[in-house]
Amino acid sequence: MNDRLTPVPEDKFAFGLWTIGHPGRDPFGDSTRPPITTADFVRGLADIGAWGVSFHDDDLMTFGAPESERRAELDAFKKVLDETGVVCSMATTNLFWHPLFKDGAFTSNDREVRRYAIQKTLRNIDVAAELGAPTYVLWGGREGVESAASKNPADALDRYKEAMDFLCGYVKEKKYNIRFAMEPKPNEPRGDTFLPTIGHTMAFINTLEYPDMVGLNPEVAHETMAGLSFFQGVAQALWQEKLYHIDLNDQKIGRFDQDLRFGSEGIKDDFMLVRLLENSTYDGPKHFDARPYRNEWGNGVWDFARGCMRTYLALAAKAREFDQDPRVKDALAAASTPELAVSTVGAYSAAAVDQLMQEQFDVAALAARGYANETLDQLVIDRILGI
Ligand code: GLT
Ligand code: MN
Ligand code: MN
Repeated sequence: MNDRLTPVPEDKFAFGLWTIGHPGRDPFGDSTRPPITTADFVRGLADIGAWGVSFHDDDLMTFGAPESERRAELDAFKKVLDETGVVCSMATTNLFWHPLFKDGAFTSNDREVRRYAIQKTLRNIDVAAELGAPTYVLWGGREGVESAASKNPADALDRYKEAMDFLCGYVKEKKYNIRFAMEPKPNEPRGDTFLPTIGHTMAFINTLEYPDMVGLNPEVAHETMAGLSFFQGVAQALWQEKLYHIDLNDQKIGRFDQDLRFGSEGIKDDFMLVRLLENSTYDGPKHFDARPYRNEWGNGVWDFARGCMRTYLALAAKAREFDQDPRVKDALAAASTPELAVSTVGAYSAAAVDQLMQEQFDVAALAARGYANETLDQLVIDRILGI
């Protein structure tokens, strides 16, 4: 493997302002390291060859500060983006941190909270437009319940849809070049979250007034927490042209949201995911929503960031080698993989029914064949292990 492992901006790697500089606070312990200032963060990204940065309104501009102060913080961000050439690739709203969101944001039982949440989002959509961010993420961290009796789920989904339709209406009216990407998660911080998986969220998007303006921002950790295959979820999102953004990180199954360095845990799943993305039409950011281990310190947090990108590039190179390997081509043929791309019966017609009904199938022979998946899968493992 002699491909390059050092990232360049053309790779479109991006990080959120809340990621590399995460101070290590968790529900059981306080910060373990000082935060990184926005300017140092953006300069650091440029130094390691990253391309983009994303932010929550409250990461960038002090919550509740006077407008003049918020404007100064925004202008300072724009200045460092100009200096470094780092792109603002995505924006999002913090609708989870402040105690007022404890019962939800767009789905809080309190109508005032719901109206405030939409106002907060509209304000930051203006900022996103000013910064040229093409994607606006919505992670409904607090949209859910502990007590299922506390919300009629149909009312909650009505209110969620109402908020999304309103936001889309605003972006259309303002003629902003922005699409929304909804981020599913099954639980945490709520006991149960509305729109818990990729599948639920895609079905919900179909009910919206402007479904083309809304897609997905799936995250490795979140589908894995739900015990689902992230690969299959992303593949279906791509098939439905709904992959608008992606949050890459890693996760052990059945745990709290770990947001681990990309490629640090499920290496086979990560290989398949990178191969899927690299062979797809997706050309959005490869966005890392991960954080350094809580016991990391100093420049170690930048080692974490480099590691995310290095592993992605390594897996992309492995995926190319895999696809070019003649043994893989033979194994795919033995598995009849190309045959799945051949239409089965075509469009419905009476003639096609006649033809199908006359066909004789050798059921015993069909049951007796094998699909040689063991050889194929071992080639995946051999490639990852480099043997
Ligand atoms: C938060 C969450 C992430 C979301 C971010 C966007 S914030 O860190 O855990 O998965 O992508 O709101
Ligand atoms: Mn996460
Ligand atoms: Mn995320």
